[in-house]
Amino acid sequence: MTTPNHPRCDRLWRNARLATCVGEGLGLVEDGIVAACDGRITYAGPASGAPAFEADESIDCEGRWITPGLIDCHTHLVHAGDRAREFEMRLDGATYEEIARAGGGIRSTMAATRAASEAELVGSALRRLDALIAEGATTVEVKSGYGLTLDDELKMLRAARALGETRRVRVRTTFLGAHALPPEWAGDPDGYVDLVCDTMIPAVAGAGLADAVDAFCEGIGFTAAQTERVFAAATAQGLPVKLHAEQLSNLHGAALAARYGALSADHLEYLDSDGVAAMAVSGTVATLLPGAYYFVRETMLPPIAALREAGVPIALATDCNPGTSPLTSLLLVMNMGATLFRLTVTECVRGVTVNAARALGLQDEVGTLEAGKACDLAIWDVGHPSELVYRMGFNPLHARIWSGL
Ligand code: DI6
Ligand code: FE
Repeated sequence: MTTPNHPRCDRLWRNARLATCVGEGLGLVEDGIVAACDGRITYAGPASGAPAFEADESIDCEGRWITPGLIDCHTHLVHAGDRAREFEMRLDGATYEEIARAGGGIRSTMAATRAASEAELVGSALRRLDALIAEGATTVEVKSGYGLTLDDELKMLRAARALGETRRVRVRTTFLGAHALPPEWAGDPDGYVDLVCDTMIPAVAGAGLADAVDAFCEGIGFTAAQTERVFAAATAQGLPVKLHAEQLSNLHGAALAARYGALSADHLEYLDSDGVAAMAVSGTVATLLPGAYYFVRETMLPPIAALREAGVPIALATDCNPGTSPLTSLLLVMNMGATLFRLTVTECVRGVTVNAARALGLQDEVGTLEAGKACDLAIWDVGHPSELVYRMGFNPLHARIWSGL
């Protein structure tokens, strides 16, 4: 019977330690409980001072740590084929840009993706999604951008949506039509951008298949002026924008993204102080992708100290893609964030929870242990949250809870 002093809940996790990620730090709670009703958190905090819940099911966590379910806010999970052979060529000395200009790179994945059926795309992406889920991921962003025709981009986005219907995970989709110039548009990038803006974005928005629009603003991608046209078309359809910015050079994409109120600007190795300042003003999240930094053997570090000083929220993601980051581990991403970028444990954990939620515009829905949010939990067999960042290639996940179950 529910009374004000004995509120009912479906499930109660007790005898737990919590990293709520509420506030500035990790929001640590020693003797904590989490209560959920109808898939939502109704209480997360210290056991003392909590109401005496009447729970249908009460789970003894035996002192384990609970974090918010992990969020991968930048992936290209849906694609066909792999680029292991190109990896070998790079080991022999070829650069990413040389391979891209020789018709390899993104365009070779494009050809494989165009040739694949929607079911095949779902099938191959599920293997990667399952690897993320096995480490506690509960929300995953998935981009298009390897189809580069209207039909093939729609196919990719439908495959991405299907992932969220096949597994107990929240999927957010991003339209990345301006990822690479497809060969049939060689010599006419503005013509292709017209197609993206005038045909693809309205179609994708009309079909409800994208939650955001992204572009690759880079020498081997699209110029800032072309990117701005994509942003204008997205904004006209009411879709928020994000950007692959300053990964290999500084085209001032992050500042442009900030002007359009972008959810995030991603990569950012070549970001300058004007870009940092613009992001701080607009509240745009800096999504750092240490897997890509590592895999392409980049040596230019993103301006971490400046981002920190300016108070720009920092997220971390896998960038899971076949060319520059064939990575499906958010635990390793956290470790790389610490070892390669010298982020703190707090920054790493917040980077794959609360700040990753914000990079997807989901800050009211997920990313912290807080009443009202979806009950997405990762329960870990660790002695302290620092262990989540410290280990390499070891998975201490005890249980994953998605929407309360
Ligand atoms: N930046 C990246 O790191 C990926 N896309 C992008 O815009 C690379 C994608 C690929 O090489 O297939
Ligand atoms: Fe990417």
